[in-house]
Amino acid sequence: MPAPVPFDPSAIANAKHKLRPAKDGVTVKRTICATCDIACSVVTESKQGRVVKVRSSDNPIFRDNICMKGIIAPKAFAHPDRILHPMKRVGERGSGKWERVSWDEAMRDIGQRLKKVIDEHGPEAWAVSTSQWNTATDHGLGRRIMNHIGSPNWISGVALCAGNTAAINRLTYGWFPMGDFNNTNCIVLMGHNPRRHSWTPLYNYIRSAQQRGAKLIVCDPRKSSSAERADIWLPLKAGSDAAMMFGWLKVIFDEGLYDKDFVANWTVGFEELRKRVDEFPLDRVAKLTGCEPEMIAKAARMYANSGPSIIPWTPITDMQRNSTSAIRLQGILRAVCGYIDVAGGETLQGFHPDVVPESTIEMHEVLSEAQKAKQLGSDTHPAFTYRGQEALREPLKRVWGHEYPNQITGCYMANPSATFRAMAGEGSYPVKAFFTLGNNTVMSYANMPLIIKAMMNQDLIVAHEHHMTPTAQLADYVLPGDSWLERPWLTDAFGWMSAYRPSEQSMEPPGEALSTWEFWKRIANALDRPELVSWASLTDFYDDRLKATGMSFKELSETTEIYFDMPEFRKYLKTGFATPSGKVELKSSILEDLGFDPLPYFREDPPVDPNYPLQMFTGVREDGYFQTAQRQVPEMRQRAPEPMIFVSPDTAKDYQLQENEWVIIENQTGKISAQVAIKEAMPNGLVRVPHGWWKPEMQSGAGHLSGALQYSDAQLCRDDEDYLDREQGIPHLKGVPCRIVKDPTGGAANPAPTEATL
Ligand SMILES: Nc1nc2c(c(=O)[nH]1)N[C@H]1C(S)=C(S)[C@@H](COP(=O)(O)OP(=O)(O)OC[C@H]3O[C@@H](n4cnc5c(=O)[nH]c(N)nc54)[C@H](O)[C@@H]3O)O[C@H]1N2
Ligand SMILES: Nc1nc2c(c(=O)[nH]1)N[C@H]1C(S)=C(S)[C@@H](COP(=O)(O)OP(=O)(O)OC[C@H]3O[C@@H](n4cnc5c(=O)[nH]c(N)nc54)[C@H](O)[C@@H]3O)O[C@H]1N2
Ligand code: SF4
Ligand SMILES: [Mo]
Repeated sequence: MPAPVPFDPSAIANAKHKLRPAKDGVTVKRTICATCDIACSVVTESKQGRVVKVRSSDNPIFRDNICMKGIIAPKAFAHPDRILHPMKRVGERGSGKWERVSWDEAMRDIGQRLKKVIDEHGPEAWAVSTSQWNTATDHGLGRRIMNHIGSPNWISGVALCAGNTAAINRLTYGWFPMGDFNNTNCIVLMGHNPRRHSWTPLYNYIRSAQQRGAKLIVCDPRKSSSAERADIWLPLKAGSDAAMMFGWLKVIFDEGLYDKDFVANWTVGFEELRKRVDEFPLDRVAKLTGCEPEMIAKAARMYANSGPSIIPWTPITDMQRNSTSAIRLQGILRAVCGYIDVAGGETLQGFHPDVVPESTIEMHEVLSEAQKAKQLGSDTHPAFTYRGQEALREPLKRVWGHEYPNQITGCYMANPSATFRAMAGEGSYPVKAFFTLGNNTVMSYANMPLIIKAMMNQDLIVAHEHHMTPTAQLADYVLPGDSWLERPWLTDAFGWMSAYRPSEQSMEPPGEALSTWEFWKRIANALDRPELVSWASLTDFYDDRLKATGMSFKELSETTEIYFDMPEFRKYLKTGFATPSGKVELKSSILEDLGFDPLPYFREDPPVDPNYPLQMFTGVREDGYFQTAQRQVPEMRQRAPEPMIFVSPDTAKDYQLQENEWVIIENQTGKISAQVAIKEAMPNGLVRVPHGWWKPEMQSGAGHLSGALQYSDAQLCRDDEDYLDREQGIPHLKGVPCRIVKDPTGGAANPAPTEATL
């Protein structure tokens, strides 16, 4: 295999790359895979109007950026179970009885029922859940419509994955940085294990950085494939990442390894932080993390001395009790070592000046202060809500020219748990209408029993989907979504980078499938607000946003691989940072004003309940599936036919567990079934639970959700206060108490446990 070519922004800025010409009746298109959320630039080949192949890009800078999920996409999207027409529920909610209707009929009824909910309970009684940009390519239209109608209650899977990190990073230095993998000398992976078939480009960047000599430090309780290739592997206890970073700071401060000029000139709160860090001598950190003090010190020195170094974003610290502190501590390490906005460090890119960003489309400024104040969860867990980000409005405008820049779509969200409570009738006001777009809501947050209760208590649920997922099974309407092969796309890397890449439409959508953008256009019409989406089509919309480039979307996609200007480094010298003080806030004035500890801290696990002696984490993504999707694709399912938990050989011995044996994993929230896999790489006492299991072939209706009730990790994910991060209110998924019970019936002993609530 040829060595992967590193991503080099300077080499590809405005790259005018020509595709290899078509031959033998094959049409080739420059496309971006959106089966997962890393968006590889790929090429599609079509014959007679159908995509027959997805292959790696011709452009050497993207070579090898493709995985099995991208390659199988044309077949996966042609699956016979794909929803091709709007479906209306005819029996009881969840009964599995549907009839086919037209889009017009569906939209008329949805519009009327949504208006009724809004008239009776106010616009805030309408909540929407979407997920990553790859599925919900609505480019901010959903937020735009909600903002005009008056609902602040938008939630997303990004609350557990990068969206929350973006919001928390901004508390420290006003923007969410992107690591410069190509020029860095040292990469730190806190958990996070990009592989050949998971996030392929990231795997390639890390490998090529290592090939040119960059160091790799991995913190992971498990000996992951990245840990195997690392210069230093720290096998820390699950959920102890924040404590580990305190240890690093202790070494860096005590040994004077920080950038003293940067700290003196560009930070506030250093002395207070230092005092807090002094509470973490290495012997304490060693106890909290389970790692050797010498190894902790060695890693800290490597990070500080190798510079410029990067700590790429990791979802692992997005899902912990100490998430806010852990994310802030990563930001603090980057800052005190002088790695912010320098080549090889953490780049702050802003929006590209030539393209209208999605944040402008969203129009957060039209939502009244009174409605913003009603955003669910903003009273208790405000960090990524409007309230939490309010103090950044003026600094963001000053530095980045935008009052509401919504990076990763995660900076102005309602809190998911609070939203489900309100939907279940347990909040301060009711939520009675719920839209779910490209998001398997039931299985994609914590406390699945609560989510189901919330869904059962709705007057209207609309799902926009490819498949009859457990979530769609509870809807009133299931509307067919198109796929990335069937729509054009202009991606902006979540507002994380200033690069734009175009993706051409490769084929017509099957049946009556429509894009999320078209879905929202029809909702605007159904609510008698057509002026909110005045563009005739998605391409008109892109043309409008691209005006200042002097190119139409068609011209851009036919000529340009990536539209990007090399960002300037150290822009803060001119503008300061986009924080209230204009400096990097080691001590956060925003958290202080919100009533939280302005310094990072570490909350230890609650005392062990002897009934639940083991700990579990959800994760280690499976190569053939993206999150809860693709379980119906035979080629992928053959690779991983059943949910597998991982335990160490000693844990297996302690609980007399055999390889492939069926067991039940349970805790105070719920229970699931899985098969046992005994892995040397696992530490004792820790159980890996796979995310997102359901079986499309299993029964739906009559109290069944196609196996989600039996297999989904969300049954075990808690959202009580001990298991929520204080500032953001996101759940702790890395170190949750559980026990394992034998299940000689092979899964049958675990029938739909919440049948009664359905
Ligand atoms: N094929 C495939 N690829 C995917 C996905 C998929 O579903 N399938 N999903 C994509 C998405 S959305 C995401 S977010 C990523 C997730 O991918 P990653 O970021 O790689 O996350 P995981 O695979 O869940 O776990 C990574 C490592 O974290 C370790 N870990 C567990 N608990 C802790 C802890 O408390 N601290 C530390 N430091 N480490 C811990 C695990 O042992 C594991 O080795 O993958 C993406 N890529
Ligand atoms: N309990 C628990 N919750 C989690 C996690 C966890 O580990 N445990 N992980 C978190 C993470 S890292 C993430 S990224 C999120 C992901 O959360 P989700 O975004 O909900 O991810 P998926 O499970 O992939 O669900 C996406 C759905 O969109 C559908 N879909 C795919 N493409 C399209 C499209 O083009 N149009 C439409 N309309 N639909 C489409 C798929 O069929 C699928 O049902 O979940 C988070 N939530
Ligand atoms: S890693 Fe695979 S699924 Fe994700 S965008 Fe790339 S090709 Fe598609
Ligand atoms: Mo994710």
